[in-house]
Amino acid sequence: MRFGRHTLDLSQPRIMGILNTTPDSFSDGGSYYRDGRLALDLALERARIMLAEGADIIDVGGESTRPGSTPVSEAEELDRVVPVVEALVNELGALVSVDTSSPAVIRETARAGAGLINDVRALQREGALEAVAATGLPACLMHMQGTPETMQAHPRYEDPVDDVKSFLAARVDACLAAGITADRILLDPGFGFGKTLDHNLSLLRRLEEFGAMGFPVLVGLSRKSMLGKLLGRDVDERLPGSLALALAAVHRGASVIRVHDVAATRDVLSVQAALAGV
Ligand code: YH5
Repeated sequence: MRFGRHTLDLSQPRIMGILNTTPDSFSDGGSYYRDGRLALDLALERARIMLAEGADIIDVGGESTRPGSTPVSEAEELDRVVPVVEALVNELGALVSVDTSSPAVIRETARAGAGLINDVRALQREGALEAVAATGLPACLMHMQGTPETMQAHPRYEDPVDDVKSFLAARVDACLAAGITADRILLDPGFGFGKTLDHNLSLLRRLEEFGAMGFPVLVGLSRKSMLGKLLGRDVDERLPGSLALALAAVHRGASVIRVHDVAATRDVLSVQAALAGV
């Protein structure tokens, strides 16, 4: 699959390393702030480590979408994300994914050399479809029920797998109508975004049905609260559980695994690849 100037063979699973540029994401892999300002050199150093550990993509986010988080202004998001994308592209030559729902951030980061737009709102914001279409970049369409502020209050589905598939199929149609071609679409069931533990387990159990929709599947399971519920562990004690979920997802056909712990995930995928005979 083409990601701007980069190409990735998705017949083998790929690792997306998480690089948060929000000030409040300390438990989420690190905070790169100094004197209340985002420190580019610290963010760059973290990305350099993830690339050395075997990350194929660096996912840069400037908006916290964790449960209960509040929205950030577009200006603030641009301010945080664009310089980081520029540095990752120009200094590290990295394939950069941008975690955003904002048309302005989509346009400006594409100009800076980003290779993928990763939108937890599946390009539903006004102007987002058109912005991606104009960049020629691929997009990851993720399912979320509700909004980050309220999504974990009362998640409800007729059938979580069927409902999420229907939503994603409708978003694929919207992309195609907007001129985003089928070879530029990835799908993500959105683990933890308006889902109970049972919903998340059903989605993972039946993950192959998402691959059967005909697009590469991306999953984000790393350190998420389903592991807190399942294991009774704090966020910094969820690595073994995260690796088990990553392996389960790859086993069920996932193409891209979004993780905090790149080195450990790379080992799991290497063992899995050896067993698969590739
Ligand atoms: C995702 O699944 N997730 S941000 C709560 C946690 C830990 C981690 C401690 N962006 C996804 O990583 N993009 C996020 O509890 C994403 N898929 C895609 N495509 C949430 C996150 C997290 C939340």
